[in-house]
Amino acid sequence: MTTYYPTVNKVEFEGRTSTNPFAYRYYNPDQVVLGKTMKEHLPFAIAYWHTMIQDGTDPFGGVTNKRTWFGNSEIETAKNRVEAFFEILSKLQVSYFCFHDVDIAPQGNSLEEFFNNLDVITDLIKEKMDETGIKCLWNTANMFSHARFNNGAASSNNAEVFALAAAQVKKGLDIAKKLNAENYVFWGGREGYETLLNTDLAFEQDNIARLFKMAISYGEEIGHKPQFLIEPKPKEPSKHQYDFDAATTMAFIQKYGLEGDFKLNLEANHATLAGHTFEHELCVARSYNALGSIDANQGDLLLGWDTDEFPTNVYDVTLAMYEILENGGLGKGGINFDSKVRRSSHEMEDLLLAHIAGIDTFARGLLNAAKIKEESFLSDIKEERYATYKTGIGRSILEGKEDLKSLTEYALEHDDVELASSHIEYVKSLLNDYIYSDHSNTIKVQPIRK
Ligand code: XUL
Ligand code: CO
Repeated sequence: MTTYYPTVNKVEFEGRTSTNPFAYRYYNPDQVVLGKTMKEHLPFAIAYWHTMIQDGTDPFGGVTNKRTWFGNSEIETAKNRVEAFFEILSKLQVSYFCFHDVDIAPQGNSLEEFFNNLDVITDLIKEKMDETGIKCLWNTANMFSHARFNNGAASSNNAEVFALAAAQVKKGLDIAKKLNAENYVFWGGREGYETLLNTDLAFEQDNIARLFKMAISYGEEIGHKPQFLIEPKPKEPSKHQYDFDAATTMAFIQKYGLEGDFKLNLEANHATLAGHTFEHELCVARSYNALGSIDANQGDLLLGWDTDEFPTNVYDVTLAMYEILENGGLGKGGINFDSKVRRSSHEMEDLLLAHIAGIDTFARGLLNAAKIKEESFLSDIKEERYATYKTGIGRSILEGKEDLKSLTEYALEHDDVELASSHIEYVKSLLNDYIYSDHSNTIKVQPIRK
């Protein structure tokens, strides 16, 4: 059997003092944290499109990545990629993967040829899954790269394009069934618009919902209904993307009554593009019981676009992991590295090193978030902050016993409110200890005024 990484063994946990670049310093799959193993807390997945397809091209220059899986034909390369992908997954001890239809198989000269190629490659993927026990977290259809999707897919002004998109979704669901994928993702791609001068916004959104409802029915028909996930993103490639952020997407889900079948797949870099933190998006989803899965990466706040960097910012990842712990985990979802190596990290080994960095950052983030949770650090702060709702007038408001008249009477008697300080700078300095210290001591909020 060909190996694409003959000199690298399985990446194992060696602890924080390890100097081996191909070892985990924080990710110890069997370590128990808050009653679950790290492996259970962190269902990592690798994204086919970045790891196997991305070649380093940017608008100013061509291919930089050195890859050893190119064969004599497109289909041979596609087959080699499957071998290499499963070697990467196995060596990194990653149990899940995600892909777009166009990532895995050549599109050929017709839809029929494309579908046939997909059958060949998914047979191979299934073999590798059976051999390794690695699972498909989600698949999706790429309905944005082909020229026909210039004006969107389900939201296209052209009904022929809607039909082509529907065919790809049907095939995607057949593949989800074949590979037993627990989730199916819809990222909006070009479901958005350039200008209202020629766009019927309400009609386009009705059509997106029509396609989603067809997907639900087809899943029922074939006896494989994955958890459907919408992945919000505010812009890029469209100027106005319909699924702007978690809140906008929840409004869409509720407007069309899709709550029972749809949750959100939230991506860190999409959150920051929308002007939010990642933890904000996770918290909004949580408040609707709709946190489905995450795309792990990070953006660059100095740049205005989707840079899809591997997540290495422990601060942000800690706060994201805290939201995930508060959610009781990700259920059927996982942590998909929708991340790509930088153009200058062009060697085969960089694919492993980048994932190791991301995985260790999440493991460290999990340990930090677990310590925050164990010591009730943030929950105590919130408990205290809303304390006025526990007794007296606050409690009476919550119990529905008050109205505008009774509250006016109360307010006229009590117009001398004294607000408690948030001491937020003190809180942030303690948070630094959770994030950057070795956790050897208890980090407790102390009363400021004795
Ligand atoms: C694009 C993006 C996609 C989705 C899947 O920004 O994140 O790769 O995750 O289509
Ligand atoms: Co994504």
